[in-house]
Amino acid sequence: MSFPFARPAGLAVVIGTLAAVGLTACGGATHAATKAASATAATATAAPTHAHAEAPAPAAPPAVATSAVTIDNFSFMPAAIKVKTGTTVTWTNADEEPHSVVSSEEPMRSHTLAGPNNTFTHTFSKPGTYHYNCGIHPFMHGTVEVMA
Ligand SMILES: [Cu+2]
Repeated sequence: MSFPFARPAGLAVVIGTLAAVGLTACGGATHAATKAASATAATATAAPTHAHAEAPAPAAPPAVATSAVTIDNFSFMPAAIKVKTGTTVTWTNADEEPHSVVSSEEPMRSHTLAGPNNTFTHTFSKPGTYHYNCGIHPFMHGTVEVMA
């Protein structure tokens, strides 16, 4: 079986288009997930099943209305919080292990929280849903939903 000359070039174009679509879909999914999370905060009941199908993100626990997060047993407790715009959130490390709080979605990077220097505060001035993690243990995740 031999293809005409134009065939391989055509295939390359198709693959290139697919790659571009893939990238677009990826960005779109992230956006949709963020929007869905905001919508969830507003309605508090609707499960964003659509967003889950597009973005294989872990199921988000319901956000707790508090400005205090305790780091305990290698997790942020509560892992998801919601606050009003302008709220200062305080993280306190209750573990023996050092932890930190970093986010690429909000300019937030704590010092290493350890011993007597075990708290970090950050004021959220814009509405949105901000994911963060521990800079030392990237598997430790949390979110802050900032409501208008
Ligand atoms: Cu940690």
